[in-house]
Amino acid sequence: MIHEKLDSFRDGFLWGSASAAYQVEGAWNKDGKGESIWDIYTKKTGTTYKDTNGDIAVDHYNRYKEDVALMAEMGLKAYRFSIAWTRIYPNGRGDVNEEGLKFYDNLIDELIKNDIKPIITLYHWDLPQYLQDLYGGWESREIIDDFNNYCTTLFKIFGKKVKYWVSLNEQNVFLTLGYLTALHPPGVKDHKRMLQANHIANLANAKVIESFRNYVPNGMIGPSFAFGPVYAYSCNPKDILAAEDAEDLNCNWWLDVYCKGTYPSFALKYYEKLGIAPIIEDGDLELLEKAKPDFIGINYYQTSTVAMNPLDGVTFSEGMNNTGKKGTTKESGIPGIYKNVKNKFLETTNWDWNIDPTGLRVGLRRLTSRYGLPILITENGLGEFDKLENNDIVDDYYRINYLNQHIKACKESITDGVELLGYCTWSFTDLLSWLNGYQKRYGFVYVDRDENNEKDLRRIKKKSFYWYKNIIESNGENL
Ligand code: BGP
Repeated sequence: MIHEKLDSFRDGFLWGSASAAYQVEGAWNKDGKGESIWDIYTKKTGTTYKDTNGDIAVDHYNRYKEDVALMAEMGLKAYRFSIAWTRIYPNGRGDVNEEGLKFYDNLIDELIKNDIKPIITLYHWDLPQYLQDLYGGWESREIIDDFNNYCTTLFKIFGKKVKYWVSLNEQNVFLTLGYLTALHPPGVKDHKRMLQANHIANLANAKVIESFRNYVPNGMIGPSFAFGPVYAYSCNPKDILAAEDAEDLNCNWWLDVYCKGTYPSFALKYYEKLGIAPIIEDGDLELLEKAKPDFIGINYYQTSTVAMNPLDGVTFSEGMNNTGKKGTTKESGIPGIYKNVKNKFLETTNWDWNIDPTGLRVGLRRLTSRYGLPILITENGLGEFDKLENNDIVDDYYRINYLNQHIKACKESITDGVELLGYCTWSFTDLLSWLNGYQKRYGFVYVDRDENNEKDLRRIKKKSFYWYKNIIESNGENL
């Protein structure tokens, strides 16, 4: 629908920005920190773009005060960051590392002092390597108690100061890439193992939400889901069915479990027929059923468009664009179900990601209709090549344009009736992209380093910095 006038963003709307420990902190082995699976995986040749890793990243561990001062200058209302499990429990279990806690305590205090609300992500992919070696990480039910113990430690210590918490970041991504396409650690290609690890992650997520209720009764918690709403390529009923299937397998498979405590029936039956459905034990469904989140966190970057795929059609391909060479993504799909196709109505980024602000509105509305929960946009942003020009100018007008359109879609969604708690851009400073090195930049603040050289890691405000400052000041009225 087209609105003649748009509603305003609510008072206290969380105008934020997000990051993850491994992508910004550096200091990978400092002050008692243990090794995570990413510390190890990135050092295997050929796993990441130009073999980049987060050993130094953008040195946020040492420069957090400078970074928070920039956030304060911008007027940021919320900062979403993740805690590295290996700083708190170097082996994932056992004795607490006080120095690790101190770092986050200082960061939280610095944020609060500057009127910025911390949003803590409990898990943004950096699993302790020790637990991976000990029992196979997410493949063992032992992780449920270890994760709960780590999170409970944080709830007890930071629960009084921090209201907003994110449980698992993009469970759909870290398990799909970790166990199906083998692009993330542990680099496995096995659908059955993936679905089983995913079920265990669901239980770990639910268990932690249950604990949260005891320790942070006035807080709010939810998972962050990588949400890519699906469109049908055409009005051919076969394409419509393909889109329904893709939405079930790629979105509802996770979201229904989080929000309703059940797996979607068609997808479950499909996996059962293949003999790869997760093993559900007594008590599992009860736990999932009672641990509902307070909000749905979504990381929105793009929609996908699918068409019917014959039984001998394309499969998941290895062709992911990690170089920024436009047009290098290969066609992929599931034979007999769907295949991803190009949407001629949408422009793409240099990494072949569709640019689709209306898709955000479509997605927010679908979530609201299906689950009726408040939504927090925990990530949205544009990864592009940025150019540092003379006199420290970075004119990222394309990012301003992208964010402006997506925030407008948020405003339209609110006018439609979506309950939106806040909007976090990805990201505040430039940072390491897991598989794409440092050249794919997302920040409002340019960090002077590249794949080959850490240079001086100097912080330089881009044009988008001033633009977002103005958006926040006007509470989204100056779009
Ligand atoms: C999300 C992750 C982030 C971030 C972002 C951008 O999937 O939660 O950690 O990396 O995507 O992705 P990329 O770095 O691949 O461009």
